[in-house]
Amino acid sequence: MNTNSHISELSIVAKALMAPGKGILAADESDATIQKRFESVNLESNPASRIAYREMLFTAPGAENYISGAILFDETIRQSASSGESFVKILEQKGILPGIKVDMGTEPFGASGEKLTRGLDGLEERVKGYVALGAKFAKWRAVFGIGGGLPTDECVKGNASRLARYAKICQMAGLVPIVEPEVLMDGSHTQQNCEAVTERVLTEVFAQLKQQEVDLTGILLKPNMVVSGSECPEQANSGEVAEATLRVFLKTVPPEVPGIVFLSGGQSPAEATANLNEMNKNGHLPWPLSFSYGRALQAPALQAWAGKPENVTSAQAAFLRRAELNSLARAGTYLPEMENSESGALNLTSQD
Ligand code: 5MM
Repeated sequence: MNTNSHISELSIVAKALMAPGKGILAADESDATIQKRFESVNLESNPASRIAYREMLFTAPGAENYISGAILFDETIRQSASSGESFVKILEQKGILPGIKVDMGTEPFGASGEKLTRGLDGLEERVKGYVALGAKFAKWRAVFGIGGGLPTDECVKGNASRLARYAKICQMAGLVPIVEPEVLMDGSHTQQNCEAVTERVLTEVFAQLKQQEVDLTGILLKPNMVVSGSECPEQANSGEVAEATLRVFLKTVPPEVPGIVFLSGGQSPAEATANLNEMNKNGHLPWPLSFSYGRALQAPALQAWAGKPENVTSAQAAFLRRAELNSLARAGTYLPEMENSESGALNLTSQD
């Protein structure tokens, strides 16, 4: 395939991931992370329990009405459901695009506890393998902590440079790269601190993407929202989060980027939905704003499931409900009252 056909294919996939009313399910928890999540419901993490959990999510009836793509972990993209069908096939049959996390976690950087994301070694070969397995897009996450003078310029530059290199490698192989620079919520910093750091990080990320000649029409950005640190005594409300987040993005994110898909980062499911809704109520923006949540889509479903086959239906209902509410938030038509009803859309209809 030549470069031009790759470029138009990338932009078709990026647009499909940003389809109106839909967002991305981040289900790419590494072994350590899924183990932590399962511990919260007293469940052992092993290949069988991980298959059962992901099968519950991916086969939820009608998920494709709200979910355009699912990000998988290396193990998951090679696994099959109890029916014998591969997860990739199950997703494809529903019209959900399979994606893959290609970073290999983090390595320490400097003496202050900062981290650089690793995984560039052999990435070209790995990416070819994922394309052969059916992946249409990829994800690489860099993390930046705030506090005590962090993040350093060196860490911001190092992570931004690796994000850009990853993005270029993916595009050359025909995968849409999701570029995920996450400014962490952990700590007592103020929302203003988060705004300043997010602006620094995004400015450097787009400088590196430009320098390394990444086609911005064939990426998606997966950023944090501009929120207060989780330990900050003063917590910004949804209106303040939306205002500060959009202020930063309008300064730093070029209009040709086909979409922004937020991470939830430790916000509660309802907060993540309300904040996205608030931003989408703001009217015309250069890029569509959607979700690529992990915890904010999955947490209620995991609690409802807890590893028990008899809970699959209620767990799927919990997952679908979050997906539906976030779908409404894409249009700015979510209402907090919907949190207390069975179905956001039905609630709306019954009020009409
Ligand atoms: C689903 O979790 C993803 C994988 O995390 P690890 O590599 O640490 O296991 C994670 O990258 C996730 O996609 C993003 O953090 C967004 O998830 P949240 O839960 O913050 O929306």
